[in-house]
Amino acid sequence: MKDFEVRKKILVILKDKDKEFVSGEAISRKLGFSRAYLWKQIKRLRQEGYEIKAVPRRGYSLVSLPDKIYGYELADINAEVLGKRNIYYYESIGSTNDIAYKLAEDGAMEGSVVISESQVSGRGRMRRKWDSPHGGIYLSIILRPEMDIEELPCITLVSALAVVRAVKRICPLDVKIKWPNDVLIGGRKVCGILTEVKAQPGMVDFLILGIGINVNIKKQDIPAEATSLKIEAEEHIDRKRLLGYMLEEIEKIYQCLIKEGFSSIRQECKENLMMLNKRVTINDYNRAVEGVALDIDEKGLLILQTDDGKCRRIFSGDVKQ
Ligand code: BT5
Repeated sequence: MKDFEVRKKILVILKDKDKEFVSGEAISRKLGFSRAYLWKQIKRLRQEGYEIKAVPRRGYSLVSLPDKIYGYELADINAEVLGKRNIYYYESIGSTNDIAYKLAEDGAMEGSVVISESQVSGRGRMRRKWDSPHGGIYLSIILRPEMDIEELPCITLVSALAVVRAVKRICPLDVKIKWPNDVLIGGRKVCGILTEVKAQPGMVDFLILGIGINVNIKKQDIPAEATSLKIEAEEHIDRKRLLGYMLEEIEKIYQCLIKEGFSSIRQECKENLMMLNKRVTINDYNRAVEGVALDIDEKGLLILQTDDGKCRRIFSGDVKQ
């Protein structure tokens, strides 16, 4: 068992006791290792910010947890793969997508997750900057879907839906999807998704699903047109819980997509989309197209009716309403 897995299990036992003491002997016996090794891992947890009391003859008790998204708490989430396999945690990193891409190239398994507390060169589409201060969640997931490249646009969209579902489980906010990759509250961006793919002709090799969400972030640390969950909910949000919900919802939606196809989730995507039947301008590679956003097609493309009455299927772009 890796040290990380051991600490995850120690925390499960301590949390279960809910601030009561549990003896070192009982933990060591349950997990099958020495008291000395247990003490080493407890020390490491303390260094990471877990307040753990140690009292002779009584044992250990967990007093408080740090506001960090190490991934230990993912031990009890309701998912089979996401958050349950390899978790790569960073206090600060260039971009979680870059790390995940390299790991995937080196053969990292599906469901591996890269998390960082902050990013110094977080990026959006077309190498735009993604502001990534402390207090957000910056996450990249390695997926290896057996899908045709043509089916990929819907992955970003259904992931945005998973974020909407997860946020709604935490606080009752009016969260909406802005096609193709944003999540907004009251018209302000709270989350962006960057999907990057390595593919052979026709076939997906792997896909990196990068998600950045402004959680406990102050107005001055993000672009003027953005917002954070804390600003909108007017309260501190538990990032560990939110991260767990996000992984649960992404896994659920991804499995549904793989087994049943996009048609099974399309309606829910449409219901959560902010621009259907509204007039929009879509900028794509310096071209602007105007029209009414009529629908999302069976692959996740936006159907835009232009003023000449024709319907166009839009693959990607920046939408302005
Ligand atoms: C996106 O691009 O919205 C995708 C953002 C993906 C970020 C995640 S974080 C984890 C992973 N690792 C990475 O390096 N990236 C992914 P796009 O649609 O191109 O939007 C970029 C635009 O959003 C910028 O040009 C700004 O206008 C705006 N923006 C930048 N930082 C923001 C923030 N923190 N909150 C809201 N909007 C922001």
